[in-house]
Amino acid sequence: MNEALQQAAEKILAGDIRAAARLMRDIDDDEPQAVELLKRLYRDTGRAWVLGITGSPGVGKSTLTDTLVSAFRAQGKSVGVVAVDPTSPFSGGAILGDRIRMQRHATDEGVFIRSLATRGHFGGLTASTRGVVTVMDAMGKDEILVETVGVGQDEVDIVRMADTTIIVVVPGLGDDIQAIKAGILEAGDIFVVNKMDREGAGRTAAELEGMITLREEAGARRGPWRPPVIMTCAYDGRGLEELHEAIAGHRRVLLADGEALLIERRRARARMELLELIETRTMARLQRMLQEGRKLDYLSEEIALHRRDPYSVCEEIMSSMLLA
Ligand SMILES: Nc1nc2c(ncn2[C@@H]2O[C@H](COP(=O)(O)OP(=O)(O)OP(=O)(O)O)[C@@H](O)[C@H]2O)c(=O)[nH]1
Ligand SMILES: [Mg+2]
Repeated sequence: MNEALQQAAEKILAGDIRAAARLMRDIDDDEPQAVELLKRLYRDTGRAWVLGITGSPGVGKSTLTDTLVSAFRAQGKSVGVVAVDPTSPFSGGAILGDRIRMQRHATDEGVFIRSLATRGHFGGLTASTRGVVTVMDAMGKDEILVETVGVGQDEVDIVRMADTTIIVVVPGLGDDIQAIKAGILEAGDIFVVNKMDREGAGRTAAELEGMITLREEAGARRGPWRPPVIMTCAYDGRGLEELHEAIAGHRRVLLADGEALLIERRRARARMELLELIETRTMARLQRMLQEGRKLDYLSEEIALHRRDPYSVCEEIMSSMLLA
């Protein structure tokens, strides 16, 4: 590793904000040296606790994140916040909004806030989010909050990188409940019904409870943790104490028995990450190979004209790729 990289790594590990910010920008811009630096940092990470906060646009994720930041700061912990926004129509506004709402933490040296909206080539939003989380971890942040708008597969993947996943809904959004059913119920460690000052919060909470019970009865649970459903009002603070306690409780469960459940969870995450990396890299290499000399066009034509069959062509490509 060259000296500049080594120096950058040391700075980041010492908590240097400018060096960390530069690496995060490089991750965003898909600069090759970002990976080199992440390689070096990786073995010095894994200490931070990653909290994922997800939910539909506007349910109050940033507002809740903000209260969690305050609570962690009050305990003397350093905090990193990653606001991920994969939905381009919202990005500018929502990110600006995040900044404004978190402004009271902006001058606090113990808090590092970063927004991510690219669908860059780093391996997708999930990969760049992981990269940014690694940087914050390397900086020595104790708690890393990852806020993401929960609508598609990207978010489900991002949610899966957390040690504790909080899913936020608001009263009366039947669609939300449907979305949860469809994809992320199994990913939730804590469910929050925010905006309990609105009508129907109790009913929404009951619906969620019902879904969790159904899952429990189907034997889906793997550990001693049953995801609680907590009603909150970010305005008057109702339920926030309970939410903080739930987070601490979930952490205790994962850390019990020599961190058994935490290790299991992180192992599953590592497996997914590795497979994704291999997939991304393989596809990238394959595409480069096939674009060369319009090979793909040529082969497709051969297949279309039935001069060649797709099976042997595929096998040929695979073996030449492995040899390359
Ligand atoms: N009535 C009510 N409004 C709330 C509550 N919590 C947040 N809000 C408001 O809901 C709006 C959206 O809050 P955000 O925290 O920005 O929500 P978000 O989920 O981060 O939004 P995006 O990042 O844009 O998806 C803001 O106007 C908040 O002030 C609450 O408990 N009750
Ligand atoms: Mg937000």
